[in-house]
Amino acid sequence: MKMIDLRSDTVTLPTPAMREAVYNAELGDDVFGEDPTVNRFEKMAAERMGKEAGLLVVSGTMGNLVCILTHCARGEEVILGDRSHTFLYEAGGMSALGGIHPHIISNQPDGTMRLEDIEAAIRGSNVHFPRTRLICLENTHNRCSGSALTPEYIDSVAALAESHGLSVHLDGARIFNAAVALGVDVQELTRSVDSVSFCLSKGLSAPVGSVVCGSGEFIAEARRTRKVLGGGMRQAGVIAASGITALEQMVDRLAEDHINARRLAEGIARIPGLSIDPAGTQTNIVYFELVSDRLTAEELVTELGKKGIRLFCTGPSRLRMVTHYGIGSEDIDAALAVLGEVMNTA
Ligand code: TLP
Repeated sequence: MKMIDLRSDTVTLPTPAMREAVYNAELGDDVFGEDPTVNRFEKMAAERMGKEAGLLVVSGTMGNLVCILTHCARGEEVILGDRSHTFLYEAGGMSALGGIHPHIISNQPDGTMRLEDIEAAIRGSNVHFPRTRLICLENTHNRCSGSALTPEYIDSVAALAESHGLSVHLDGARIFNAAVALGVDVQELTRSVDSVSFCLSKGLSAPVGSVVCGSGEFIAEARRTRKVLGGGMRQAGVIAASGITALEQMVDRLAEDHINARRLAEGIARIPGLSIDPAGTQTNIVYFELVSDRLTAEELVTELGKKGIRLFCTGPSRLRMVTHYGIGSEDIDAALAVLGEVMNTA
């Protein structure tokens, strides 16, 4: 039985071109700054993001953590959304390792936080308060249906931050999905933030790795933070080589994943017992609700698994499917057929 794995774009396998690039990569010790492939990749990533420098890290979680620890000192505060990946799913790293205080405000369904809510959360100068240091944004916003934050919104948050002497970090795990969906150059989404991290091992299909980009000074300090976390890697060109291929070959094709996701959302909307507004699916992440009381979301996941369809249950009645390089339009049709059958017979 062929498995159609819609759990995440993290399940993507490296392309033949990536395997070839890894095989041929010129290597050295990157902790000594001597891996030519890492150096080439970090420069390339920084140029793509419109920043001075880049730093290869192990994962998206490490990218966000390195940035937050570099921006903030112990006892300082970060403003971030209540549905952000950093708040929900990064094991409380900023508090556990940095003594940094998360200040949570509501994410709107489109992944934004209201400017007035951000402004109200910024602390005044008072001995009782932690010091606000940083605002974090997420683009695309995973838990908010993979929605894309616009350049204008990001600029408005950055202007607010600047007027209060704060920095902005962008969790751009899927920043290229946002750029492709909005039809803008990725630099329009990064031009006003102080740091951005993006992932190689999601829609871009590389096996491992994320990158942090920012000013030369920021990245020099972030390099030190990465070392503290044990993230200094030696012949890391084996990772960077697939990252170069990812940036060169895998960005434009993300549009296909978005078309497949919309097709999936439209199909789900036609299945009785499931609820979704297909217009809410802007990129490659499809969230939908189970509105039937004949089975639970967990049971639905189990039943679909038996028939070769894998997905995530993200709440008592909420489910998520993600399209990616390993999924074609025929897989979408097959998944919808099975979903319809399971819902009909449950
Ligand atoms: N998200 C993963 C896992 O949480 C399950 C997924 O499948 O969506 N930022 C955002 C917005 C993310 O979605 C993720 C991963 C990360 C950061 C963390 O990246 P990794 O997994 O590389 O640490």
